[in-house]
Amino acid sequence: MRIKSTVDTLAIFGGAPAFSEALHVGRPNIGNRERLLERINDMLDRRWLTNHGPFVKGLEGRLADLLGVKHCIAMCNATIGLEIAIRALGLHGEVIVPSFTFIATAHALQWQEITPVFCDVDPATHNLDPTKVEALITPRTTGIIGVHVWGRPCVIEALQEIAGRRHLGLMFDAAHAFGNSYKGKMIGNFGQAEVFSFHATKFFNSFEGGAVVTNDDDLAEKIRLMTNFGFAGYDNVIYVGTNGKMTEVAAAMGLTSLESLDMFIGVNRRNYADYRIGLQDVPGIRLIDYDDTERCNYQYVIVEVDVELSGISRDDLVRVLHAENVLARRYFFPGCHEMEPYRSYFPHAGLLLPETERLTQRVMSLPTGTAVGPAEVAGVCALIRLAVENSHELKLRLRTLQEK
Ligand code: T4K
Repeated sequence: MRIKSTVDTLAIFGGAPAFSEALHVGRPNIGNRERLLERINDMLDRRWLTNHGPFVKGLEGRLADLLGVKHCIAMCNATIGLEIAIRALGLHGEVIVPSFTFIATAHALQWQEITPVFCDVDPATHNLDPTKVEALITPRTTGIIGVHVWGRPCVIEALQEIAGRRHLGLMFDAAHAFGNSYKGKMIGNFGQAEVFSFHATKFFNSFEGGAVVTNDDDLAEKIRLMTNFGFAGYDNVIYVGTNGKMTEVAAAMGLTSLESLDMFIGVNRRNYADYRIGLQDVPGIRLIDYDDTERCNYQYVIVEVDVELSGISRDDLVRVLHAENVLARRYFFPGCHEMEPYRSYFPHAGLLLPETERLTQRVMSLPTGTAVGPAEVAGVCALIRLAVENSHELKLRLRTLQEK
């Protein structure tokens, strides 16, 4: 890695990239390889590869204990988990969701011909703004899906109060929030169900995977059936179900990842703290906060770029970083309402989503996880500082490059 100290050494002026190998957001954490390979060997010896085998059962039990929930149903991914939970809750018509989320949240509804009604977010938390939810409720509304964006919990009581009073379903997309707590209670215990993602890019991964968790016995039973085609025993189908099952090899990875959970969180916390130090006093660059009094996975290092103060826009900063092989990501850009089919269905949705639109222009995600060490974090911070200090020259250079 080359630490750069002058603007003309930056890659967009022709210098070599600061990082010889790409520094990705979302590089997977890999736990103990030997344990994983042992488990895979056991699985092969057993010849039990999927359909609720011993690793899946073991993982479900471990996760339920860790989260303090009654039921954990492992899934092949969180998107299918969302779809199944939405269906099991009987949501239909319209459901209120944020637009500032990964597209899967909206698609899980639209896939079942339920209309996602996009609600604006609170710029302080990036989560659903409960004060804006109620105005979106119509006679067709059947539910609210909150998303704990970056793992920071929604204002849960306020959403619960609205859902209770207006007789709506309430569930959470907790794809980012595995291992986090809200007022001392683990995420997983709120709403009627919560859905986690264990995708490779999540700090805790099972290659692909996820889980729906709930404290409701009947709902859990329904979700379990729906995850396995609706089979209630051999030859007996009692629901329309799908195939949401997690495989044994995914569960083997999940169990192995679980054994390194504290280490993964420790590394994320260290990187986050190093970014905080490295970016302090850089004008217009603000790292989002986490509540240190709660359990937190620190898996996202999210920066808000205020172009008025930094002199460089988020998009230009991302261009500069990409040229240096730092593959920062514009999560979430654009908002779901700006993607198809929603952009065509609701061309004026943005008028009701000013904070979402502002955030999607300012936010970026920086590399972290076990593939990123203190030297890399220091290098990324130095690049951001250099870019902000030389924003004027960079703007001219980027304009010239664009015109070529
Ligand atoms: N709800 C929310 C709020 C979510 O954020 C997500 C997923 C979901 C629901 C749905 O969960 P799943 O159905 O996926 O379980 C990535 C992930 O694919 C997605 O899971 C995640 N959110 C989203 C925030 O990020 P992309 O389209 O950005 O993926 P991609 O292929 O561009 O990869 C991201 C980065 O990770 C790249 O820099 C490369 C790196 N990477 C990726 C993989 C898969 C690696 O270094 N190694 C790998 O194996 O969506």
